[in-house]
Order: sequence, then structure tokens, then C-alpha cells
Amino acid sequence: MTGKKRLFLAAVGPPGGYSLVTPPLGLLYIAAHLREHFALDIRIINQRAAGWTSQRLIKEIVAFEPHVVGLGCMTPSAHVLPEITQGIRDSLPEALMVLGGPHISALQTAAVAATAADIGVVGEGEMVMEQVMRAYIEGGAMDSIPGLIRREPDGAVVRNPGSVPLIENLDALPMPAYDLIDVPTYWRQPGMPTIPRRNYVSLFSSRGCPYNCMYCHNVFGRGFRGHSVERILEEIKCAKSRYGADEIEFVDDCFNLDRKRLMDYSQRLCSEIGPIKTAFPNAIRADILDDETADALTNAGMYYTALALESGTKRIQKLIGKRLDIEKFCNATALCNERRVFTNGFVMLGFPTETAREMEETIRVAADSKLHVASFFRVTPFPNTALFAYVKENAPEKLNDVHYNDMEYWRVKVNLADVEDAVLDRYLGRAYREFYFRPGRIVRILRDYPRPFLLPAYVGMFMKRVLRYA
Ligand code: B12
Ligand code: SF4
Repeated sequence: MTGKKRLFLAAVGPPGGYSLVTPPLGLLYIAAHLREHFALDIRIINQRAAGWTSQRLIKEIVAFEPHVVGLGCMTPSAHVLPEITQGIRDSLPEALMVLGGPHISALQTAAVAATAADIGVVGEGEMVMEQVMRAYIEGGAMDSIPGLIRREPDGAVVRNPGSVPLIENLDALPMPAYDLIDVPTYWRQPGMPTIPRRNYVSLFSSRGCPYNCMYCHNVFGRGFRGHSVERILEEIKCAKSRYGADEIEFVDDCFNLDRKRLMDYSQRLCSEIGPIKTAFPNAIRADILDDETADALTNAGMYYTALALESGTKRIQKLIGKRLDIEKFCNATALCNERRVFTNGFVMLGFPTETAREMEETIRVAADSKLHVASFFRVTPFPNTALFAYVKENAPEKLNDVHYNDMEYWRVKVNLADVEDAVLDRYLGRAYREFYFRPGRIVRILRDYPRPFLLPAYVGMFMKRVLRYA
């Protein structure tokens, strides 16, 4: 085959409901890598950012007449994959259709079999997509690509033996292809921090996490691999100069795991570029944040961070494999509070075997901490996690209530805990009331919320959430 090939990459996610939108970093990394190796005409669409229905997405893909279509998605959006892949197949019978992303990594062959796609990629996509494109363009065999999921001529979906090694040197990957999306589109949409209108670019500065939380999807393995400080600074310079961003947002699994990298980064950012507004809606593990690293990050521009508590009891921390030091967590909230860094806590209620008393303790720890705001989630087991395996083995009947087709995850009614459904509901409501109805907290929110003039909208949103459970 000769000439430029057309590649359409889409992050699948129907609009509506729980519609947070962030740049599709996975696709941006893949596109950047592929165009270094092949002559390609690439189009990238984030379905939710575009606000397109599945039918509209199919129409746009078909109109582009791609040789290869790559679709990525998370499990709560996967229910639209059969319709989308069939729609593409009907109009473009020759196109090679590849699926990837967290949902395919979780459900693997079953995820591909449920669709009309040809191929599925588990885990990191850059190297495998390179091999797939090479085989497609040069006429090579897909069955020799290690770990690739593929549909055989008789329709059976199989997985090739072997697995693809993780990318050790992340800096060898080109910078995510932000030039292929309209960056300001993301500034106007609700993102991860509950702070609207931020001119930001997302960075994924490391892959992999050594912790072992039982509800987590291990997309990037347990070994921590970081981009160099040099590379992070290069991405920040580019975000500022090419896209006009004045803020960055780290969405790593654990940015502060490598203390030396963190300290070097903060020091060099300040001396070589200057501090930049920085949000960590993910990426900071609270019990390894100390005075020195909190200072370094604040000096470098950190003004917002999420800190995940999940449970306030030692027993549940051990059970779920997070093993967070609760005292150090509380200390980290105080460190951020002293530095006026707005903190958002993530808390989960309803772990398997969790008792009412343990939920009370978790709510107390969160409410007594110096977190500014918090979200209390109902524990939901996702396939191919240790949590899912645990529930399947110990209380399989509880999985009957789990469905993933609803983006409004707070409507999911699963209850894995050792309490009646009504009791879990009550605690979810009580958590918000106990957390928010404290004068000290309200004063701190008013003092530190990064966009004071947008605070009424924020408060309204949270009140709705409280009332939903009340
Ligand atoms: C930012 C983020 C979000 C953003 C949107 C992310 C986005 N733009 O895609 C928002 C806030 C909307 C979000 C929401 C949710 N998220 Co989220 N999120 C993340 C986070 C923190 C970073 C994503 C990211 O940018 N990663 C960096 C890029 C480089 O990685 P990547 O996207 O996975 O892409 C690589 C591979 O997956 C693959 N790949 C990806 N797409 C494609 C496509 C093709 C064709 C191919 C071949 C390969 C491929 O190659 C890429 C490069 O190596 C991840 C954690 C993580 N470690 O990734 C969780 C994560 C993706 N989220 C997760 C979950 C559970 C959720 C929620 C369900 C949470 C909730 N309870 O509501 C919702 C679901 C929303 C929905 N309706 O689908 C899980 C995924 C579980 C699953 N089975 O799908 C993750 C992995 C967290 C975890 N460790 O468990 N999330
Ligand atoms: S700390 Fe985060 S990324 Fe690491 S295992 Fe736990 S949930 Fe997953």
C-alpha cells in the first residue's frame, strides 16, 4: 500500500449525564507516536467534548473515509461500542477497526467480542498500534503481534500469546499531539477540578503506581516510570507558548511518588520558567506529602489538589490494599490548608464487610480533617479489579445490581457493605451534611475557593448532591 493513510481516532463517550471532559491524552500520545513512523492524515475526536450522539460520530467517521479507525473508552461508556462499531462496519466494510483504552484493558477479548471491531489492544497503546499499522500498511501478519486481541475469519475473538513490554523510557515518546485537538474547547467544559474556566493543558508525567488498591485498574503496571524533569518543563513551555495555557493539570496516578523528581521539578520550574498555576485533580498521595514537598509544590504554583482518603479506618485500609496512613492524611490536609491550597477529598462508602460504625468513623475523619470540599462515593466494583474478584467470590449475588451503562454513577445502587441498602443511603447523605455544615469549613471555602465569583454555582451543585441523598 502506498500514499497517506487516513486514521480516525475517537474517545468514545456519549454526552449528557455525568459529563466531565478532559483532553484525550491516550489518543494524543498514540497519534504523536504514529505520525513519527508513518505518513498519516489523522483526525481526533473526543465524543463527549464534541457533544455528538453515536449516530453523529458514525457519520463523521464515515465521511472521513478512514483506512483505520481507533476507538478508546472507559467501561461506563462501552455500551455504545456495539452500535458505533456496527455503524462504521456497515458503511466502511474495508476499514480496520481497533479498540483500546481502559475498558478493553479490563474486559479484554469479551470487550472486543461484544462489538464489530477487528482488533483490541490491552494496556499501553503506542507500540502495539505501531505494530498494527505496520502490519496493515506493509501487509504483515496480525497474529504475530504479542498480546493483540483479534477477530479470526470465522468471527471468533482470540488473543495472541505474549504481552507487550511496558515503555521504559517515556521520554522516547513524542509530546502528546495537542495540535490535533482544539485545546480551548476543554477550557469551556466541566473538567475534573470543580473550578470552571481554566485555560489548562493536562499532563501525564508518569505511568504506573506501586500501590495495590483493590478497586483500581492497573492500566500501566505497578512499576513507576516517570518522564524526566526536562521533558515536563518542555511540555509546560509548549502549553504556554503554543496553546496559550496559563495552567497545567497533572493527572498521573502518583506524581509525588518520586520525591527527588518532584523537588527538582519544582526548583527548575521556578528558575527556568517561573511558577505556573497547577491543579492536581489526581496524582497526589496524601500520606507522602510533607512540609518540604508541600512547600516545593506550592512555590511552583499548586493551588488545588485532590486527596483520596477512601476510608478512615485501618481495617478497611488494609482490606482494600490502599494502606493509607490516616494520621498522615489528616496532616497533609492541614499542610495544604496552611498554604491556602484548595483541597478536594475523595471518600468511598460501602466496601465489602464495612459496618455502620466504620462508615461513621470514615465520615468523622473526613469531616474533622482540613479538607475544603469532599465527594462521598458509593463503592462500585469494575471488572478485572481485585475488588470485583473479591465480591464475585464472597458475595456474587451483589454483582446482580451492578450495571455500568450509566454515566451518572451516583445512580448506581450497588451495596457491597454489611448494612441494609437504606442504611448505606443514609450514610451517604449524612456524610455530606456532617462534612459541610461546619462553620469553620464554610469560612475556609469562602476564603480559599480559587474563583470566588463562581462560588454560588459551586455551592448550588453541592447542595443538589446533598439533597439527592437526604
Ligand atoms: C482523567 C481521567 C478521567 C477523565 C476523562 C479521561 C479521558 N480523557 O479519557 C474523567 C474525569 C472524565 C474520568 C471519568 C471516569 N473515570 Co477516569 N481516569 C482518568 C485518569 C486519572 C487519567 C486518564 C489519562 O489521561 N491517562 C493517560 C493516558 C496516556 O492513558 P490512557 O487514556 O489509558 O491511554 C493509554 C491506553 O489506555 C491506551 N489507549 C487509550 N485509548 C486507546 C485507543 C486505542 C484505539 C488504542 C489502540 C489504545 C488506547 O493507549 C494509551 C497510551 O498508552 C485515569 C487514570 C489512569 N491511570 O489513566 C482514570 C481512569 C481511566 N478512570 C477510571 C474510572 C473508573 C472512571 C469513572 C468510572 C469514575 C467514576 N466512578 O465516575 C469515570 C467514567 C466516566 C465515563 N462515563 O466513562 C478508570 C478506568 C476504569 C475502566 N474500566 O474504564 C481509570 C483507569 C482509573 C483507575 N486507575 O482505575 N476519568
Ligand atoms: S494509589 Fe491510585 S493508581 Fe495507585 S493503586 Fe491506588 S487507586 Fe490505583
